[in-house]
Amino acid sequence: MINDLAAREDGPVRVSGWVEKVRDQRHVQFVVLRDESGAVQLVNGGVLREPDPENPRSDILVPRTRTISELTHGTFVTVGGELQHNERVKLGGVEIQIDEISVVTAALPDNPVADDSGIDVRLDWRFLDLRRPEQNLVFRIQTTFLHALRQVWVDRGLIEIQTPKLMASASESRAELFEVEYFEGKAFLAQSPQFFKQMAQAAGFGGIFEVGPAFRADPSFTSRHATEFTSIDMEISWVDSHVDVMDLHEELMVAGISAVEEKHGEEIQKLFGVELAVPSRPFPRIPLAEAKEIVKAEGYEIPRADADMDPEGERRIAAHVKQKYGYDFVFLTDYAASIRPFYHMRHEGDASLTNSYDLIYHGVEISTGAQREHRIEVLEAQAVEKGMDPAELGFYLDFFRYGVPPHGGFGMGLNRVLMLMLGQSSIRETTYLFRGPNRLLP
Ligand code: AMO
Repeated sequence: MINDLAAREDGPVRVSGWVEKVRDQRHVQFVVLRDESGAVQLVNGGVLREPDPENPRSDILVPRTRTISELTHGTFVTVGGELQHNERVKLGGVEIQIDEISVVTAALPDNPVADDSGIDVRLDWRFLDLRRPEQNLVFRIQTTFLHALRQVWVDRGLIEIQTPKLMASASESRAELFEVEYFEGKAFLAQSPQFFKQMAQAAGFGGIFEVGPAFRADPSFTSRHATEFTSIDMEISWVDSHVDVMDLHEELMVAGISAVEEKHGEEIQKLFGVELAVPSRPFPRIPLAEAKEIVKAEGYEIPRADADMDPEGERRIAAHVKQKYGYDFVFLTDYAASIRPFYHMRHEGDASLTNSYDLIYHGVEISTGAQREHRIEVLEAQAVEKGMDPAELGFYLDFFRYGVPPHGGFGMGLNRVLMLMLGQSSIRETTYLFRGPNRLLP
């Protein structure tokens, strides 16, 4: 790995990588070579050869080679040479004097992705775009973040599951449902593992988690919506209310961000200009109705009183929390039943409110969580009230006819979390292959 070179002693080395830059001067040629770990400078020439007594012209500079002159950006080469430490070399303090260089696979000369290419060109050529160090870093951060979350779950004895993505019914709103042909009939792409993660509670699994795809037929072109995204889901039994879910949720966020900060903090600062802040617990928690009052008092009225926070409202309440408490996170709690799914448990004594929350990070919703209704009569009535067909939901409702513990959980959009953590302007930057209304390729 190129990254390991600085720690090695001077001497012969072999490295492979992509040609990033060639500087072809009269007596010396420089190549910047990159692999997934970093970059190194290769040098050909600029040194005097031992004079050859037979040939008086041999003490000339090592000749330039055409192989190097003709290297195109992105060509993959293998190089043998002498590693030399040299403090004047900015790139890692080492360089390699080339003895031999061979082209493994040449890149076409007209690289379609330039430094100033727009997002659509970059997504068309995503494999080239992903070679950029900051893009590579996004997915190393994702790995670290998910690893830290898994560590918390595994330490607490939660079980990892994979739920089917082909379903017979909707689990969230019918409006955002992809229908697919399924032999003689039809199926739907899972909008969330909601029903199946609750099934695990009925199955006696206790706590479960899943990291997997979720599909939403959402035609919007916003910076935060995709038609396919990675959903981080958790469901735990024996909760007293949504507060237990929030407690574990914030523990996960702290663990994930700490791990990312520890491992990648410096690189994040360098490549994204972001100082990653590890939050302390507990995060501020504000009932939605109160949050609406706060933003109203500060001059912004949520368009409809019975509506969810709109993006501007989220931004404003986040700014308020940041200024007053210094937090990038805020839990908005106790959403009205009218804007929550049928499976959310309602307040004891006030059926207009639910035991639920949204988690806002840097002014954008990253997660929805709740305690679920586990009493079959109440659940069925709530489904009917929401205009759902209990017959279509039969398989789900059955989970609650054979004894199920009180439970709750959350779903969180991984790509949104990364976008906000790294101060990126769009989810397209933090999705391996973005899917939107007009993008199915590559
Ligand atoms: P919800 O529909 O709020 O809740 O989704 C949970 C989280 O998933 C992410 N998300 C999206 N990300 C990108 N593009 C989209 N189109 C998109 N839609 C949602 C968001 C959102 O906060 N079953 C519940 C969760 C639960 O209660 O456990 C659910 O799916 O970050």
